[in-house]
Amino acid sequence: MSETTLDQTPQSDAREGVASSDRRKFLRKSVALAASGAAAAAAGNAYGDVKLETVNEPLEINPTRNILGRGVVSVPYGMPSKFEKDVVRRNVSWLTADTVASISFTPWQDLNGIITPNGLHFERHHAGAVDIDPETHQLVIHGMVDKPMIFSMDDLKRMPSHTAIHFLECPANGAMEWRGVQMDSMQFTHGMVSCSEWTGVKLTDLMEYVGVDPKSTWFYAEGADGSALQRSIPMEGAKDQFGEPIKASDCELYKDAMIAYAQNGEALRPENGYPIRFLLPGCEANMSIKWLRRIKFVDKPLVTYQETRHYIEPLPDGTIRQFSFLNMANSVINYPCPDNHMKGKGSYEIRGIAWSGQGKIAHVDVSVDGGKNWQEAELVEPVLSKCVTKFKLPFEWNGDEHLIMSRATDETGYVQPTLAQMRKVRGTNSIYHKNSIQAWKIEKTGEVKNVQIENF
Ligand SMILES: Nc1nc2c(c(=O)[nH]1)N[C@H]1C(S)=C(S)[C@@H](COP(=O)(O)O)O[C@H]1N2
Ligand SMILES: [Mo]
Repeated sequence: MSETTLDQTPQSDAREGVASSDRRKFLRKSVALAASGAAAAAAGNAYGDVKLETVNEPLEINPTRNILGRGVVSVPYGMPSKFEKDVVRRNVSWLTADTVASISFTPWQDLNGIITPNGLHFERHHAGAVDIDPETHQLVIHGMVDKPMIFSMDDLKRMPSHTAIHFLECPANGAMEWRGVQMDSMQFTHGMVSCSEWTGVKLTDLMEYVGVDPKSTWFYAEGADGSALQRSIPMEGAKDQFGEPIKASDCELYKDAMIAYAQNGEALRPENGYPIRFLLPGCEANMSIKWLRRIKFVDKPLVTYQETRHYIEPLPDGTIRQFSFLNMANSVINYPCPDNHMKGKGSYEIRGIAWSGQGKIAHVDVSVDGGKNWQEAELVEPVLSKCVTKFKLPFEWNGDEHLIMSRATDETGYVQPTLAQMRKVRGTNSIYHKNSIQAWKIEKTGEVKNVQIENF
C-alpha cells in the first residue's frame, strides 16, 4: 500500500496572487443604472438591450389575467413548472452496460442554491433501486456488542434525532476527465455530487444503546438490495489487512455518521435508500450504504470484493492506494459553464459551488485569465462543514476569450490541486478522487467549452 497522495499535502503556497474583488466598483455601477431609470433602459444597459417598448408589452397583453388557474391539490404532490422539463437527472448511455448498475448525474448547471432537490439527487446503484416497506423493514446491529438488537422504523424515529446538511459525492465524480476532455457539460463533469439536509439517528447513539465492545476497531454496513455492497469503516485503533495502522483522523470519521430516514424534510426517496440509509459525511459516497439492513462491529476490515477490486487506485509507480475515504476540496463554476453560454457583452456574476470532505470551505479564488491572476470570490451563507458552499464574483465580459476557473481552499489549508499536479502523483489509471481545478473557455461567440490547459 502506498501513502503517495496529494490528499495529505496542504498546498497553501499554491494559493498565489489573490487580489481583492472589484465588488465595490460593480455595486456603484448597478446603483447608477437603477437611478438613471427608463432613459438608461431605452438606451440599453450593461445587462442587455432592454428597450422601453418591449418592457411595455407584457403590461398590455396578459393572457393569464382573465382565466381561472388550477385549483389546490390538482397536483397533490407539487411538480416543477412545465417550462423546467429539461432540468432532470441524466445518464451517459455508453458509460455502463445497463441502467441497473449505473449512475445518473445532478444538473447543477440549473440549480441556484446549495440544496439538491430530492428528485435531482444523483443516483448510483449496483443492482437497481428497490422499494422497501417501512412497516416490515428492520435494522440489525450485531457483532462485537453487549446487546445485539433489531430496530424497527418506529424505534429509530423515537430516538433523539440529528439533522445536518451534507454533500454526498461518488469518488468517481469527474472520472471521465482523467485522461482528457470528454464531456462538454458540467452535469457530466461534476454531477456525481449532491447536497441535502439529512435527518436520522446518530450512529454513536445507537452504539451506546447496543454497547459496542471497546476492542471493536471496524464495522461494516450492508444494504437490502441485490448488490450486497458492504464497506468497512474504521474506528479508533483500526489496522488494515496487513496490520498497518489506519490514519488516526480517518478513525474518527464514524463519529459524524447517521442512519438517515429524511432528506430535505421528507422521507428519503427510494433511489437514495428509502426507508433508511447509512450516511458518512465527507467520505466517498459508496460508504453511505442505502436500504440499510445491518451494521456489524468487528475487529478487522472485511476487505470485501468491492474494497479489493473497485475502491482502490492504481498509482504510476505500480503500487495501489486503498482506504482513501475522504472527498477532498473541489469546486466548479456553474454559471457560466458549457451548459450556460454568455448572452451578450456586459455585466455578469460568475457563480459556482465548492465542497470539502475535510470540513468547511475557507475561501474560493476565481481566475478569468487561465490562472495568471486570482480574485477572492464571495462565499454565500451558510458555509457549513462537509457541505456544498456557493460562491460568486462580479465579471465584466467585453467579448474577449477568457479561461475561467475556480480554486477552493478548505479550513485545513488544503488547496484544490491542478490536474497536472494530480496526474504527476496519481497518473491516469485511476478513476477515483479527481478533484482538480476545472477550466472553462469563453469563446468570442459567447459559447463556453470544457478545456484542459497545459501545466494546469
Ligand atoms: N445498498 C447500496 N448502497 C449503496 C449503493 C448500492 O448500489 N447499494 N451505491 C453506493 C454508491 S457507489 C454511491 S456513490 C452512493 C450513491 O448514493 P445516491 O444514489 O443516493 O446518490 O450510494 C452507495 N450506497
Ligand atoms: Mo459511487
